[in-house]
This record gives sequence, structure tokens and C-alpha cells, in this order.
Amino acid sequence: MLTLVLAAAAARAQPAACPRPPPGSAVPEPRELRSRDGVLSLELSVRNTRAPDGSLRYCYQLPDGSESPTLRVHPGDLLVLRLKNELTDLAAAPPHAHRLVNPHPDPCSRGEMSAISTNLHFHGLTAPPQCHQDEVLRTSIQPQDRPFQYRLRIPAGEPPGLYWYHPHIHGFSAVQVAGGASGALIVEGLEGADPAVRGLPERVLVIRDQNLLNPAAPPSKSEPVVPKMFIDRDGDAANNGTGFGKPAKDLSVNFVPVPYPDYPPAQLRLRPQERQLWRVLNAASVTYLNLALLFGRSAQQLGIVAIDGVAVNRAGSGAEPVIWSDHIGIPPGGRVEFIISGPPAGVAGLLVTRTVDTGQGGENDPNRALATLSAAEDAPEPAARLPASAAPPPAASLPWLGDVAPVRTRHLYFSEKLTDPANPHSATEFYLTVEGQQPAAFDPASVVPNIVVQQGDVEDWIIENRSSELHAFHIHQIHFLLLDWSGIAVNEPFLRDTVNVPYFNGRTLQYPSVRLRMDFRDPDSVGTFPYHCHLLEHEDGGMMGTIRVEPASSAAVAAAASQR
Ligand SMILES: [Cu+2]
Repeated sequence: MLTLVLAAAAARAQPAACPRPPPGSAVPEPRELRSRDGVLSLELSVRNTRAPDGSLRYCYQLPDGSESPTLRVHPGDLLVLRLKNELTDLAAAPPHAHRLVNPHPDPCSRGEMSAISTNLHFHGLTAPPQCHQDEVLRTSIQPQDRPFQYRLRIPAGEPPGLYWYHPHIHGFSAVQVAGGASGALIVEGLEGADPAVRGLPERVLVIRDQNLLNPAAPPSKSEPVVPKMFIDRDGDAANNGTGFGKPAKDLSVNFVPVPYPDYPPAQLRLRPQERQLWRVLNAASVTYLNLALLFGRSAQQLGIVAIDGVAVNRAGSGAEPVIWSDHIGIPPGGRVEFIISGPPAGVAGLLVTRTVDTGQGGENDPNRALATLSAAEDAPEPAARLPASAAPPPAASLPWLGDVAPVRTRHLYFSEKLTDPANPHSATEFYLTVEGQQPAAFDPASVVPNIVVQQGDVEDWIIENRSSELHAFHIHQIHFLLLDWSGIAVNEPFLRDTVNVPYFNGRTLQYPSVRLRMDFRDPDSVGTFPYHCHLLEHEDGGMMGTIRVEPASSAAVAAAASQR
């Protein structure tokens, strides 16, 4: 009895874990934390709870209870983040679950992952893959640990733009991220790289996914009738090829859920025809986005200025500073920053995601609304605005990646296999294999990297998809250049850290592929880190490998260290 009373008192002392706005709410802006005098220091707790509606929620909370703050830093700043693991075992462990017995005392060397382990990945940053910085293969923080300090220097040459943080515990990434454990990180200075955004009000929109709030509901009567629903190999609603029907996951906009089957949109207000910079993060665990902004039925032009945290006119590429398009595809993990113009007074705007054909084996990502835009003279301004003037960014210190000849070409491929080929309902194993090696689900206990390169190398990787669904290739620490998409040269004049790889439909002579120019020139990339599918159910299922970037030479390492 006394224990119960004490537990209740302890629960009252803490802010409610992971509160969420109801469907149809105004889109809130995440709390913003800005660096001061070159330092951003914060305390963050990761918590979870089972909500009254039965859904599992995970969140990062500041001491005042606000969720998923946006971390705003400048190149060269120091980020000091003390993370307290307050996860509880909600007894809904995914199939890959195993519990730690006598965990290693040092979180840096623990390696083992369980449902209540956590850590942080700073997606897109070129921070070193070292413990207390951006290391996820060994770092495992347990609830009994004291707050774990992340302490990393934002590289002086980090391109300005949108990055993000999320947990990266192999086997448990999907449940934590789909539960809501994610937040935005902005490297300031985009206005220097791109004059088009100077002085614009800016909004951070984090699109997350989560298990369906109304899984048993029939589709809305306003939708065309779709064929019978099937379940894919991850247990999600499978792609039915129509653009309608039950989605694999619900989506939310800054935590405002937009649930199936009626998709009540979240609410955004802005001034008539106001131009804003939208920084959109696809923090979904498996859902692809294909964003469009409709006024009535007409899709508006969106001015893309940065992708995956890098301005599209990054010095040296010779690209235009703004790429105009009426739709924007974003794979899970990807970010796009773009200029929008709000609707005129009296005209309703609607932010939607259009259907994505994920393949016969993929999830159902149907057409659906996300948010309405209403224009009013008295609409509140977003909390942040880009500076109206800016110095140009420092010149890139290295030649444009597209102008560098690769030292070698590697071949990798995505594939899937039923654990019991005779039983279509048996579990699926997910592989990301270096050609010539044996396909195997990623083994966290393995200490042998799949690939070894030397710092300074530039390589071309041809990554095939031998499965019947889309995968999103992501590599930690570095950015790459997309050269070919399914054998067709695209030579994009900008960089990415996450790229969609088209699926195999069984009818082509060759598997679909991407060709990427991989950049291991930055000394901060030295160390061992993963590459994987960013559909986190696939990553957790084994679709991951590791690469070790070895120091170019001891002299080069000393020179690099002295610059930090
Ligand atoms: Cu995948």
C-alpha cells in the first residue's frame, strides 16, 4: 500500500508522459532551444506510456514537460545533451525482443539492445561515430544508468539545414520512433547559402507515423471501393495499388494525429499569400511521403531549397538555388526544406500526401490529407524567422563530389527471405548484402565490418533492390550524390543522406538500382558505423551492415584533430 502511495506521488512529480493533441488541432510549433555563446546544453528524458486509446507512445521531454524540442545550433557549436532513460517495459516487445541479463556496466561498451534500451543518432550530421557523439552500434543506455552525456562539436563545415535525432537501438528502432521518439535539429545559416529564404518566417513540420488508431474501421464512404485488404510481411496493410484503402500507419503533423479512415486534417493558419520556409522532416518509421499543396484542386509550386540538410545550390555544384515542383517525395528519414506561398484570403489550402507505389510487397501509403491552411490577416506569425541579410557561406573546402573520380565501385543489394519458404506466413528476414558476401540479417554481436575504406576515399556504390517493395538506403556520418536511378543518369546537383531504391516488379531483365557517389573524405567519418534501410521494421529485421573508415595516415589524423 505504502509503495503504491509513493509510486503515485512520484508519478505526480513528473510531467505527464507524452501528452498528444487531439485530431483536428492547430499544428503546434515544437519548443525551440538555441545555442548561446557557441554552446547548446540541455537535459532530455526519453519516456514511454500506453495511452488510453491503447497506443504506445515514446517521447523526448524537457524538464518542463515540453516534447521533442527543436535544437538550433550553428556550425562550430558545442552540443551537450544529457539523456536520461526513463523507459518502462510495456510488455509489448516486438518479435526481435530479448532482455539484458547482467548488462555491461559501461553504456559505451554494452552493445546489447533490449526493449528498454535507448541511445541517440544525430541523423545527417558528420559527427564522429564515437561514444558520447554519434555512435549507435555499441552505445546502449539503460534505465538504471545515470543521465548519459552526449557532447559533440557541430563541424565547422556542416551545411546549414534540417537534421534530426532519434533512437537507434537495433531491433527496437521502429517501436520507439513510431511511438514518437524523434526531434528536429537545425544547423543555422541557410539564408547564407540561399538568398531566396532571407527574411522568411519558418516552420518546422515533423511528420511521424504510428499504428492505426482505428484499425477495424472500414474505409470512408467518400473513397472508391478497393479490393480486399492484404497484410504485408511486416504485418501492415499491404499496397493495393489504388491509392485508397486502409493505410499501413496513421500519420501525424507535429504530433497532431490525422487518423484513418476520415483523416481530419490538422489546422495551420498564416497570413494571406504569405511566403514561408517549411522545414519538413519525414520521421515516419515506414511511411513514404509525397507532399503536395492544393488550393482547390490546383497543386501549387513548392520551391525546394534544401534536401537532407544540404542546400540544393551547395557550393561547387553549379545548381539553381531553388528547384520548383508541384510535389515532393520524401522517404522515411529524409528532409526537404521548401518555400510555400499561403492561399489568398477566402481560399482554403490543403497539405496532402499523395499515394506512393511502394511495390507489391510494400505498405499501403494512400492519398490523404494532412493539414488545412487558412489565411487570415491576424494569423499568428511562426516563432522563427530567417535573418534578412547574411554573409555567403564559406567556400567548400573540398572539390565538388561530382567532379571526383571514384577509387572503386562496390555492389550491394536489398533482398528479403521467408524464414520458412514453405510457409508464406512465417517471419521475413531482411538483408542488405555486399555482393560476394553471404546474405545475413545484421548481427549486433558481430565485430567484423562488411566494408572497409580509408578516409579520403571516394567510391561509387551500386545498390540493387531484389525485393518487391521499396527500400530507403541511409548511411550514417556522410552524404552522397545520386548519379543513376535504375540505370538512367540523373546526376543530381545536390547531396542526400537517404535515398529511395525502386522495387523489382519481376518483369525486368535487371534489378532496379541506384548508383551513389560515396564521400569518405571528411576526417570526422573515421570509425565504424552502419548503413541500412530507413524503413525501420526492415532495419530491425536485419537490413543493415557496417562500414569501417580507417584513418588515412597517423599524420592526417593528427592534422584533423588539431582543427577541432
Ligand atoms: Cu526497407
